[in-house]
Amino acid sequence: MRLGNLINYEIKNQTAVLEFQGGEAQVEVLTPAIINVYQGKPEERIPSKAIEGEKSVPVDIRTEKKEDGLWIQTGEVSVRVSDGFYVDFFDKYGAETCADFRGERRQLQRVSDEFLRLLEEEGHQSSLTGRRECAFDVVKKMDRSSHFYGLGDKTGFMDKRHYDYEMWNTDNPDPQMDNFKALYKSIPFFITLTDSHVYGIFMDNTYKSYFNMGQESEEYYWFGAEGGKLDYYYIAGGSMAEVLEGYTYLTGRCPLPQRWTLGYHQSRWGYMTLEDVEEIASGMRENDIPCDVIHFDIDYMQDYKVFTWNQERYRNDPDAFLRQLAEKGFKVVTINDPGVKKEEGYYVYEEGVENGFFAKTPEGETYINAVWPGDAAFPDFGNPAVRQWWGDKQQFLLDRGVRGIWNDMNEPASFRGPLPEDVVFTDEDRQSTHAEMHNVYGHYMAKATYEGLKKLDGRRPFVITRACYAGTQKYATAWTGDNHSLWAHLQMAIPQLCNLGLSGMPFVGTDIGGFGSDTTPELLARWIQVGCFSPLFRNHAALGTRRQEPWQFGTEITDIYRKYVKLRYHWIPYFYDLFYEEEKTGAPVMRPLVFHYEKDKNARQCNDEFMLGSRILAAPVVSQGMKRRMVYLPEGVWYDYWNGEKVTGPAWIMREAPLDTCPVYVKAGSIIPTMEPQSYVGEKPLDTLILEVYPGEGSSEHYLDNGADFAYRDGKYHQYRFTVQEDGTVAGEIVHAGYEKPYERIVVRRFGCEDIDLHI
Ligand code: MIG
Repeated sequence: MRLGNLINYEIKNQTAVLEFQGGEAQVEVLTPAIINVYQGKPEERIPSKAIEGEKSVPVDIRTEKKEDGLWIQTGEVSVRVSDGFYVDFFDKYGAETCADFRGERRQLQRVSDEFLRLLEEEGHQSSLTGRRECAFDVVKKMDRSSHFYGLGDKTGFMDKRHYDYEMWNTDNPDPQMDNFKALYKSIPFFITLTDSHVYGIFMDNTYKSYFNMGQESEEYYWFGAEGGKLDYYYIAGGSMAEVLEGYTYLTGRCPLPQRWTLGYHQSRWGYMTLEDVEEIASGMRENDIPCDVIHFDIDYMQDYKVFTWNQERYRNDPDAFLRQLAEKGFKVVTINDPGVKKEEGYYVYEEGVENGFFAKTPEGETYINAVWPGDAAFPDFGNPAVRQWWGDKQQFLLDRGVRGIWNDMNEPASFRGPLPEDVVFTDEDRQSTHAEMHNVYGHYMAKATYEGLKKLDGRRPFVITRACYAGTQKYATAWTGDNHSLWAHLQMAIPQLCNLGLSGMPFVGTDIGGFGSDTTPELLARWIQVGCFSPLFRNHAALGTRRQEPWQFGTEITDIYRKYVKLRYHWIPYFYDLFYEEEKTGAPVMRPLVFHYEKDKNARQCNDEFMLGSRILAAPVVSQGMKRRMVYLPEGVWYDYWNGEKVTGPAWIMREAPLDTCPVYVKAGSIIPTMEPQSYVGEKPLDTLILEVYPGEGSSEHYLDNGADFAYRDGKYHQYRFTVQEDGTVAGEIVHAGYEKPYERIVVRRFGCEDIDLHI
């Protein structure tokens, strides 16, 4: 309900504590560009699950009570709080950027309850069913030129305008299309870009929530939640990059990963036995397709019991087998689901029950639903003691030689209907409910896993999760769950991964080739041409689908596959630089064109091209039968990666793209750090750096460390700065020298020229 007139206020440090007719609220300045808006009693405020640590910095604020409201100014942003708790934001020049809508919401006409019941009986789930009243909503004016980006892992296209979404982590393996409201992740953050402004909004609320981005009206967009409090952050910035820097300042950044995690991963649900895995490992090497990682899906376990290993299927010695794989350069990632089999005598279940570590019914019994192992209990990850227990349990997998953990089913998914909303969970030190903790279940599982690995292993933990909330990027990488081998899903992979990047999650990928349904040779060949650019680079498929390892479709497809996997390995130094940049600034690795070309109308709605950092642009073919395509190149000079041809943008050009060609362009003035491809990261020492140079004025930094542990945080890294001129001349310097094994040789490579050594 809307509050009444502003009766009283007090400025406490950087917070305006507000008393309205009908309730309390507050507006807090965290940084000159980040403002929090909260409605409710201060003492009732629940600590954020996304934001860790103190984010408030000293800011000089000016406040003034005028006729139209209380004004709070930071130098970057002005906020006006008026009667009715309307909150409006302005930029430093006084122009309105984000204002509350003053009219009434005009809800789309809904049908009668009786008809809804009939629809549900027929089994038709539509946007009409299953919706509930919000505990609050925030309705913002929408500019005619508004585009919306982010919102985590949503289906559809880059621009979210005119769509309507829900935040409720959902495991739905059906072919996911633009009309899907919710998938596995809930990241209630978006960036609004208009002709004159850009800003971000993060609604920090874990209950089921709604984001209606102008679907209901052309005049406003709104967001709200079924429970909890109105609590959101306005994030100002001069560009999308600055807004994202602000958002990731708040919720954290993905830490630099181990270098091998950037290699190729092969997976399939259905590698049952040691022999199956052995065949894959030798298949990769025999076909000369670089590969670093093999994933072990649920079948490695004994009866799907977490922290067990099926001995029979692994000749009673999985450890020896994993050692053999390691000698050949393969790292093993195992799946680890949350559901713990209910079975007397099974140590994980017994420990959990004994310590009260599982979610409970309102009556205080261990809550049981079903997942892969049958009846199962659900660890209560919101409880720090449970996280520590779960983290320590990872030792079982580390002892086998496992190098990364893949968290699945952590929405949490359940086979016997959804968990009731009143199932009892813990939020740190207080009792909570499933309704509040559902959307952070995966987040806390990832946190438990990350912290366990960090403590027990010491290297940079590699965790992959399916379910996420805002801030999960601090602990885990993610994949987009159960896509299908459909062209529509290859098309969608681009906006989906780009929007995840704009939601603070840079280390993401889709199942290459598609998870469900049967892939085709052509689809696989095109998917690897997108996949080789995606930060998480994994081919994965479901049990029972057509096999889709790289060599399943004859030499033509295998050759194409190899070409792009090798291209990826060639670029690993560049990818690694992008991850380093991301840790510093929050800029994603894979970026939509709009990230660098905000003013460009073509870039704002581009769904079939993307950038890798700021220097490489990819325009893959994502339709069956297409052998050429139109490519849009934004402003600037570009070089065709394959033939060196120079094109000046902005321009639409026609590019031939036979099955073995993914059009790729590099910006003039770029220096791309590369290496010779290897069968796996670390096969040969990284002693030679190859700089691929594209004439034009430019400079960039290149980063090098041991690729393994946290020593870089103590300065044990090397940083180089390279510059290139119009005539292609390159110079370099070392700007930080802390790594004991810097390059022995740096080679400059230019199209049509002989390699030359660079001496610095
Ligand atoms: O209900 O572990 O998204 O990647 O292969 C299926 C089996 C459970 C869903 C995951 C998928 C994984 C599969 N899992």
